[in-house]
Amino acid sequence: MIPDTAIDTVETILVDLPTIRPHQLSVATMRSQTLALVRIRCRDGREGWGEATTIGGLQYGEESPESVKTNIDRHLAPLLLGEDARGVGRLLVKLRRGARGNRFAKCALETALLDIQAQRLGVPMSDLLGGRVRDSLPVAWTLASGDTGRDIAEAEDMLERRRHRVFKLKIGLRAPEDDVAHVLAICRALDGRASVRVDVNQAWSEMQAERAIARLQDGGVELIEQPVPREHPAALARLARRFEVPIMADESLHGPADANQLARLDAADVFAVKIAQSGGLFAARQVAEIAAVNGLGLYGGTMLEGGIGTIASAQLFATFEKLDWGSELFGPLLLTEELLTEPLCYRDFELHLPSGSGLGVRPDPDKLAILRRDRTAPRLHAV
Ligand code: MUC
Ligand code: MG
Repeated sequence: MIPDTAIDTVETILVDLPTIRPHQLSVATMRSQTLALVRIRCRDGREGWGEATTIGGLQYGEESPESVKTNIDRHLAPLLLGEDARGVGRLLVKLRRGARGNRFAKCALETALLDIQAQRLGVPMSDLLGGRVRDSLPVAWTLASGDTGRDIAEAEDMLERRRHRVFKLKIGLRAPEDDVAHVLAICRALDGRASVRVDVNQAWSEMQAERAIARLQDGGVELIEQPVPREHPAALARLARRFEVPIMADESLHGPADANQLARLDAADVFAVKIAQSGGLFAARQVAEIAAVNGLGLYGGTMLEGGIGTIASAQLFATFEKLDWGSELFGPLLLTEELLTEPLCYRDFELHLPSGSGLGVRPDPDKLAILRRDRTAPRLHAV
């Protein structure tokens, strides 16, 4: 007999949403974001949500929204259909053994399974991940309009509205000396009123990084994120050793094995933990634990997800004993459309977690029906 808790459908929904302004990264300028949302529904009607959103398409990483959808529909969903959703551990092993890589797709499925399980147990998802030690998280904002004056005005507005007081500047697209001038101008404008950090998204060579970081450090920048490519961990380690300003690994961290290697090499002072980049919530937890046992700092990263991926990340980050560098879970605020039935609560420089069971948030079905890319997408049913 098939139990009521068996998985009946797995659906991947792509939603294209404009951003509130162009978001300039070293690899691409984003004018819109494609959310890859996953809904798992059981025979008893209970459903869970997950998200596999990434940034900048294939210029950034190996998975695109379209590849996530294809691989879930064709390869991963069939591993779950008809299975009892209560056996989360067993299902995660099945997904791991059934497909290599696909970290974002697997993270979305894991999130949806945990959402269902936590709802069944009547607890927030954070209870399944170790239990909350905090109910809100400090949230940084990324200044990435590509224009120094506009970035300063944006930062002033955020400070005034008490939304953010930590600013991460996206650099690496322009010549390093132009980027340094841009960052130092923003540091001067915000001096003493905000923390300024930079994210180079792997754009510099080690030599370019050496020159630029020396000037950024002198100018008061507090944190340097992923200055060199992920393929060069030894270069990252040399930079971390050379400079006082902390160096943070982001793209270098594709899960626990990378975290282990970076920790052994002393390659970074801080780890940016991201649930999808790590391959899922439990893998991200392992990354955080490797940071903790090695005395490294922790930062709660984002892939600019919408509300589902953002809250899934928050459910995990809320369980970390230390989150020295705060988080950057601002993804939904960069989008022009609200997809959730209740918007996330950003107040007094923090994101406040919902108290409900599971993720504690849901997409609005009416909005989703209008905004989804393929309004007639077929669902994959259990046979
Ligand atoms: C990244 O590289 O950290 C986070 C904020 C943002 O603007 O881009 C992301 C990804
Ligand atoms: Mg980054």
